Amino acid sequence: MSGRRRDFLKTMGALACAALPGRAFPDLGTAPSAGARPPDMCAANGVSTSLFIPGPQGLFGRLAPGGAPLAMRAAAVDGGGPWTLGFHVEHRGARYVNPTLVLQRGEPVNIALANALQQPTSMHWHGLAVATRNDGSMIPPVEPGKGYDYAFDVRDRGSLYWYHPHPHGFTAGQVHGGMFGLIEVEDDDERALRGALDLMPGRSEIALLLQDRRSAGYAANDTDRMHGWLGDHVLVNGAVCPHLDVATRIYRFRVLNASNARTYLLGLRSADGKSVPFTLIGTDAGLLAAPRRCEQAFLASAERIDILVDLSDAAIGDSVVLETRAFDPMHMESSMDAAPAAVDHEAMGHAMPPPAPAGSAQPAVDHAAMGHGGAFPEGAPKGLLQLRVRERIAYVAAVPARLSTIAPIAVSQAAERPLRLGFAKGRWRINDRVFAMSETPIAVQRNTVETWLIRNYFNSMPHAMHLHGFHFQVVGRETSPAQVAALKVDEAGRLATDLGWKDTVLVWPGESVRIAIDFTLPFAGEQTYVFHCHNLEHEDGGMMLGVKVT
Ligand SMILES: [Cu+2]
Repeated sequence: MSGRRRDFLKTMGALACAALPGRAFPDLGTAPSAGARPPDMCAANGVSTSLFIPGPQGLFGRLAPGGAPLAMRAAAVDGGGPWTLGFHVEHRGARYVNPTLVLQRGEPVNIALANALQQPTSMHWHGLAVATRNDGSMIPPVEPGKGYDYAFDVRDRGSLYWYHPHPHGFTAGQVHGGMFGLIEVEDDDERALRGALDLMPGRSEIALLLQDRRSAGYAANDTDRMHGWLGDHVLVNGAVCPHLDVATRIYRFRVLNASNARTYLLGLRSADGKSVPFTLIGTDAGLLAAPRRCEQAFLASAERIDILVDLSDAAIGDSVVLETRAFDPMHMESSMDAAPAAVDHEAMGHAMPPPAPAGSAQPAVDHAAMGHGGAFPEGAPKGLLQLRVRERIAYVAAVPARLSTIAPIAVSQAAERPLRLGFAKGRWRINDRVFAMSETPIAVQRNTVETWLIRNYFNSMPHAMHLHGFHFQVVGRETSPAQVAALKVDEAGRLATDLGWKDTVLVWPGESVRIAIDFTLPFAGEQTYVFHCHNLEHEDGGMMLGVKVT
């Protein structure tokens, strides 16, 4: 191992998330620092859009049905920002596109979907534990001109979930076209947190929806099907690097990666180039037991993180940028150790490499030639959202030391199921198989616990593996690549983002990730679900297996 690599690992190690000390947040970095002020990544050209925050109607408008039935029409969208497709809803005189569904745990949901597209579609309630008939995956899709009634109770923990279509072979294009929305499930833990920090949705608690796109629209070719669809720009709530004017207080950001394929390495940076820590409070399926202080975290397709950013010590005029940082995307490479030329470790080894000016990301690798993203390669740094401190307010609040209770799944009696992710004969596969609607190669007994050992080949890509129907816990990670191992927080090799309940987990090349699943089911009769890669091009290409619970 070269000296450069050791330095790199040492620096990265310092970036792993830590348990919260008594004083959660350092000063914001308002002290003068050596070196030039780096360019403002979000407004290099002096122009910046303000962050779109959904209102009580319209695009992503907040809708609390309170058990009332809703009619959702999948159709073309006019004036949907960058998107051309969406789910239209009218409710109590208000019109919505892709409404943010605000649901209480225990609440019944009744949604009649009408398909006004030219393609089959379906609705998948990503992260919600529903019966097969409501899951949108292992039942025939809704054909053009037809409809389907979804009816279920919300049984899940409070968290940010989302909905999107799941018709096999059509999912990627429909999601990229704009067919997705957020689901906020509220429960007692949620209410306690909001009370403790005086959080108000839409003001101090804001959902951020990341999606990378290409200006020319969606048309996946063979390279895209291999690597996943990577856009040439990233939208945050529909705009490129918008700004949000903020006050001196704690903000909560609930971040969804709605990108077809792109992984982000999220962090915050002050205007003078310093990393600003955030507090990780939740993952896919709800709050962590305790908050963790983090410098950065990976977020793969379909994953969510729930974070707090403390601006209470900031000065008027300060700004902080939410960014994605440089990392090795590891597409069809053996491993970081075996491919020393693939990444400029020296540049990455700096605690905070200077941000690239907007529109001038400089890839350390010729990613375009390698097929994973031309104008904006995966793993290239980019500013995503600028927070501009504009108002000083009196705000005193402490992040609760306990956020929730997470009982570990008991795995001592669990059977282990090996699952291998790989590429053969032109297709991404799980256990050498590709998806067939009529097949359920994974058969489990209800009311049992299994561990799944998900092993990714060295010569592979990261795969964001999603299980329908059940949340799971990450038990451990082995043989993680260096840039992942550097973020581990325990002896099992887990990352801070592995500590909560999950529905999607990123498995890097050469890595083995063990997850625990309790197949206790509240639904009578045999149920079938799917386990698949949430890189949507991989999913549509068949990197998915049926799961039968008998
Ligand atoms: Cu994949």
